[in-house]
Parts: sequence; C-alpha cells; structure tokens
Amino acid sequence: MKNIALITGATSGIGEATMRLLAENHFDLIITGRRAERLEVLKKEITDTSDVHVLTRCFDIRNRDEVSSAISSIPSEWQHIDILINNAGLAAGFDTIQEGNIDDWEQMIDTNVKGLLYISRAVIPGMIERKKGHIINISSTAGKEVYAKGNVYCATKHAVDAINKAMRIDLLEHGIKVTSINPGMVETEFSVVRFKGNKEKADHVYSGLDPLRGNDIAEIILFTLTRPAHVNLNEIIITPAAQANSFYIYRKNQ
Ligand code: NDP
Ligand code: 8X3
Repeated sequence: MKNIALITGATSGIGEATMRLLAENHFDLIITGRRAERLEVLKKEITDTSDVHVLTRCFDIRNRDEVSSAISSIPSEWQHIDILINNAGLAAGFDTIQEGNIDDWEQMIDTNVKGLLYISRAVIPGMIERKKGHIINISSTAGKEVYAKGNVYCATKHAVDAINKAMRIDLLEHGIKVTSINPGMVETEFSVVRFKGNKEKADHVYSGLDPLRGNDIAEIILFTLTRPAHVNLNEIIITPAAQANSFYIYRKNQ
C-alpha cells in the first residue's frame, strides 16, 4: 500500500512543488486549498501521467467547520493519512506595528496558527490509533528571527515553531515523527500575496539574488520523509546561498 500524504496549500508554490515531487515518488496525495479549479487541474495532471491516486479537498483552513467536514468526509480507503504537511500560510502586508492593518493580522493568525491547529487536531488522532505518522510543519526563518515590518507574520511563525516543538514532545510516545522546515526566501506567490497583487514590489524582494524555488523545499521534504524509521529530523533551516539569515542578504545589484 502506498503512503498517503495530505498537503495543505497545494495550489501553488512550495505545496504545489511538493505535490509534484511526492507524486513522482509514488505517494498517494490528498491536496487542499481554496482554489477548486487549480486543485482539479493538478489532480488531472497527476492522475493522467502517473499511477498516483489524488483526492482533492477544497476548503478555507481558517474555517473550523470546513476543516472538520473536509477531513471527516474522507472516504475510508483514504483515511490512513501517513503524512501531514502543514504548509498553507501567508504573509499579508508589510507595515510597522503602529500602522498595521488589523484584518491582515487576523488573516495571518487565523491561517498560519489556528488553521494549522485545526487540521492537525483533525488528523493526529488517526495517526495515534495507527501508531504511525509524520507531520511536517512549514515554518520560516521568520519563526527564528523578527525583522522590521515583519511583526505579526514573524509572530505566527514563532508560534508554528513552538507548536512544532510541542507536537514533538506530545507525540513522542505515539511513534509519530514531527519536523519543522524553516525556509528563507523562496520565490512563489508568497510576495505577490503579501503585497496584495503588486508584482513590482514582489519582484523587488528577490532582486539581485538567486532565491530558493518551491522544488528546493520539496526536495528537503522528500529527504525528511525518507529517512530510516529510527531517524527524526527535528528542524531544518534552509536559505538561498546569498542569504545568511533574515538580516544579511547579499544582492549583486546594490
Ligand atoms: P504561496 O502563496 O505560493 O502558497 C500558499 C498556499 O497556501 C496556497 O496553496 C494557498 O492556497 C494556501 N492558503 C493560503 N491561505 C489559505 C487558506 N485560508 N485556506 C487554505 N489554504 C490557504 O506561498 P508559499 O508556497 O511560499 O507558502 C507556503 C508556506 O511556506 C507558507 O506557510 C509560508 O508562510 C511558508 N514560507 C514561505 C516562504 C517564502 O519565501 N515563499 C519562506 C518561508 C516560509 P489557496 O490560495 O488556493 O487557498
Ligand atoms: C517567508 C520569508 O523573508 O518573509 O517566511 O520571512 S520572509
């Protein structure tokens, strides 16, 4: 029987790249996001080109009832979820704390922290029953350091870092592995979302350097998932070669 991986936020960026790489490596996939059409296009692409089975679940991770019914309605043959990749998330806005937009704050907290908790709470009991599972939490270098105008986004990723450590402790006796992956700058839809569609501002984030791509993170995820049974990678920090941390970035054009 193939392993089943549930990936949140599989409609773009890191989640989409991970979906493709896990499909190439014969994992069956439950892919989620809010954009139904993208989910169906991706499902068709994978099922047309491989022997991998794909189940889609379209829901807003901020909505507790939607999360609960998306998971409880999973058909029985899909219920033994082996891997949960908590990837859905975003930054909204780039402002000082005194000028911050409270709707942006709520969206980040509700998605990155509460949404991650809702889905984890729905999936973990099955893993405990089966005494098998691996949870990968996509945090960030923003979960390790706080940078100017990053305030609430950084706070949500610090929370993911704490939740990751807490999961590791609570799930230890149940044989469930837990890993956090903390990327630096990855060129995805992330900055376009953060700057609310302003492509010029988004492109500026990566100017003068060669950023990570979604597939770089997907490869780390695959490596993490394919370690021997007795090995757990607790946390991984990965940045572009030109980025030392949130503050030190070498740009060729400056
Ligand atoms: P993208 O914007 O490309 O992808 C974000 C994904 O999250 C999309 O699939 C989106 O799906 C999903 N998502 C967002 N909000 C919701 C929601 N309310 N309900 C369900 N799904 C949602 O960005 P990335 O791939 O870069 O981001 C993935 C993760 O990586 C995030 O947690 C981000 O914080 C983290 N990260 C990103 C870095 C970067 O530099 N890009 C660096 C470090 C961490 P849809 O819109 O269809 O709902
Ligand atoms: C996303 C990368 O640089 O905005 O987590 O923190 S950054």
